[in-house]
Amino acid sequence: MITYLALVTFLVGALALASVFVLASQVARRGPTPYPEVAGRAYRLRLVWFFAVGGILTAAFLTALPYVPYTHYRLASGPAAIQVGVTGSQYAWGIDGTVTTGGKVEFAVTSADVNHGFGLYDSSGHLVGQVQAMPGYTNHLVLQLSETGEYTVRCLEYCGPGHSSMFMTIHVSPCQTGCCC
Ligand SMILES: [Cu+2]
Repeated sequence: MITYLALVTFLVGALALASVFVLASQVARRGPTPYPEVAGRAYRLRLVWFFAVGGILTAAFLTALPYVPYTHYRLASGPAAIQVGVTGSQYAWGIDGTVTTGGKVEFAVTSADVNHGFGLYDSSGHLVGQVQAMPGYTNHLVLQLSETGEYTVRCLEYCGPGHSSMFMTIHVSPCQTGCCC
C-alpha cells in the first residue's frame, strides 16, 4: 500500500514538474512581455499568495496549538497537590518528598554545586519531563504521573567525570485519599 502510494505520489509530482517545464518553454517562446503589462497581474497574484499562504499557516498553527507537548505549562495553572524537593550534586540526586500518581506533582529542582539536568524517565525508558538544576536557583517542574512503579532520574547535563553514574530511582506509589486532582 505504502509502495503504491509512493509510486502515485512520485508520478503526480513528476507530471506536475514536467508540466511546469513545458509551460515555461511555451511562455519563453513568445518573447519578453513589457513590464507594465504584467506588473498589475503580478501584484494581484502576490497578494493572493500572501493571503492564501498566510491563511493556511494560521489555520495549521491554530489547529496544532492544543497539541504542543509542553503539558507542564498547562498543568502549572492550578495548585500542585504534591511538593517534592530535588537537589542535584556531584554525583547524586537528593529527594525530599513522596511521589504518587493522580494529582499534580511539583518538583522544585535546584543544585548544591554545578549545573545539572533533571530528567525523569518512566519504567519504559521514556522521558516524562526535564528541567535544569541550577545552583542558587529553583526551577519548578509540574507533572501528572499516571503509572505507578519505578521511575529513574538521570542527569542530562555533563557535570563532571562522574556524570554518567548520576541517577536515582523514584518509586511512584498509587494515589492515596486527598492527593487526587
Ligand atoms: Cu551530570
